[in-house]
Amino acid sequence: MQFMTPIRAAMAAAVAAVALTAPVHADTWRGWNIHPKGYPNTTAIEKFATDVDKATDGKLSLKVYNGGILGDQSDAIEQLRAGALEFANFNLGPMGPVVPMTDVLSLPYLFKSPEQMHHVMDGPIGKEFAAAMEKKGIVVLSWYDGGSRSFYNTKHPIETPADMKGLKLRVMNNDLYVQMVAQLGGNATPMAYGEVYQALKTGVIDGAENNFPSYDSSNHYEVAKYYSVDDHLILPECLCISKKAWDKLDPALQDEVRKAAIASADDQRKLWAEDVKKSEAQVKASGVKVNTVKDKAAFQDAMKPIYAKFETEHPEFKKVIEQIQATE
Ligand code: GTR
Repeated sequence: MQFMTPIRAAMAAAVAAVALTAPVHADTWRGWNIHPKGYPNTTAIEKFATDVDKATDGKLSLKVYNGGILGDQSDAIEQLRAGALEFANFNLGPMGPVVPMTDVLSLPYLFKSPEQMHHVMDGPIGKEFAAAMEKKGIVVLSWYDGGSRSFYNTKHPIETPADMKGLKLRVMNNDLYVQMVAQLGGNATPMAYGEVYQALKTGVIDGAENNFPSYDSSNHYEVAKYYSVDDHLILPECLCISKKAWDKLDPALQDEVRKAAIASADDQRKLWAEDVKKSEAQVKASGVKVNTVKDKAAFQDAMKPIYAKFETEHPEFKKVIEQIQATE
């Protein structure tokens, strides 16, 4: 028997150990998710991961990284496009800087209700958005619910745009939201989701905006005790795959992954509907003052210059805006 040097012996042992512990799966996918355990999107994307694993007999093994530990959404979008991440649940809000057409969805008060948003996104218009995203390396497999977003702050209830005056508010990374807050008289700061709690606590910002489930799960309600329902944004979310990973799959595997993603969106929407009620009740029980803006038209009117500017800068998107507005 040939004598092995200690280094060669150590290398051989390491190779053997890797062989023993190496997954039987042909491919391992990493998934980005910003939400914590128990959040509707988390439960739904984790189910997607286990379903794909099962349906492909382990040819694909998916692992979800929760709580944004792989970075904030803007970073994750770039990682997914580069193929460093294979799947994710993204909010379409911060997608605008990468896929300009998706900025249409960030126009305040575009959709009339979350139901209308689903109707639009599940139909031919949704396919147009998916095609624009695919050109940028992001394959949309299904659309999740994101409810509707409203303002909350540490100072006072917002009843009219005048109550927004001077408030420092965190927005997601998209210039349209900076314009939206400015039109209402506030000052917007784009900031990563994970930094908002501390910024509220230390008074760096006075408030932010989100749906009830995120306001609750992020614990922002502990610090910002006034939630004012004005429903200024209804944003779809997607379950997306990196085009780099998608193109490596044969059609049969693509089919399994797509089926699991559609089932995952069904799960998410059901869980979401329950969680919207639960989280609203929860924050109210903890002492949050929730008020509903009576004159929503005043907020909507303040958004008109944003539409005018957007349509001047992007005449190519005027038609889709009108089509969305005309859909029931
Ligand atoms: C949540 C959304 C997240 C993230 C977050 C935020 O409602 O689900 O993807 O966009 O809002 O405000 O950054």
